[in-house]
Amino acid sequence: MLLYHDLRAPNPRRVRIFLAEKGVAYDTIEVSIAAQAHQTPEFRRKNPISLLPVLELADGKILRESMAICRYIEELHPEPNLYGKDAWERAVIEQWNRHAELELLYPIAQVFRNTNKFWIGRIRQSAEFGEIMRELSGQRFEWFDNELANRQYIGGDRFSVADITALCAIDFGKVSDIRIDAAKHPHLAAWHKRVSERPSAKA
Ligand SMILES: N[C@@H](CCC(=O)N[C@@H](CS)C(=O)NCC(=O)O)C(=O)O
Repeated sequence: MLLYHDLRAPNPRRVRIFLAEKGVAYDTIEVSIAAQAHQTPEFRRKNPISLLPVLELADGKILRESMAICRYIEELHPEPNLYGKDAWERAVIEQWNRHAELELLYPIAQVFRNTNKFWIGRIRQSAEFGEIMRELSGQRFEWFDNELANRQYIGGDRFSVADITALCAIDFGKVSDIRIDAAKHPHLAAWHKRVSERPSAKA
């Protein structure tokens, strides 16, 4: 299995952490977004919309979308379970993984894309939209902090893919100066410490 990734990007990190939790071996090819290596005709044959990560199997089959890749890995390697063990747990983890994607990762990524000079000349930016997304991120930190007052992990009482998405989202906030303030968000800060201490967080 070959993972095309960028070490600084949050979506490839979701897949690397997932694979580390599963203990699955894989090879990697670094496709640097900064160097525009994801925009080459060769990489576009792997992903026509030039996004990472991409997983390539030994027989040449290609999977895009980090959650499609993680679900495939979960089917092949069911333990440790990261997507839920029964109908209810699967639904709750799906719900929280979507919340982490849409309410944390999306606004945090949009702050970066719309306010950071990295993207000047690469995409159209709207500084105002970036600031609206920064405000939304702050509100969502508040919400996740309240939720975590009553449980250890995002999707319940055990670590799941929802924690992986939330961790990658929040860590990616640093580049835009979006950080957990432990005084304001003590439960979120405690959760962040808990999940960051897992060996997989280094992936
Ligand atoms: N929904 C996709 C999102 C992929 C995505 O946005 N990847 C970013 C890196 S985190 C990327 O490749 N960006 C390059 C660009 O926008 O040019 C997934 O989960 O795989």
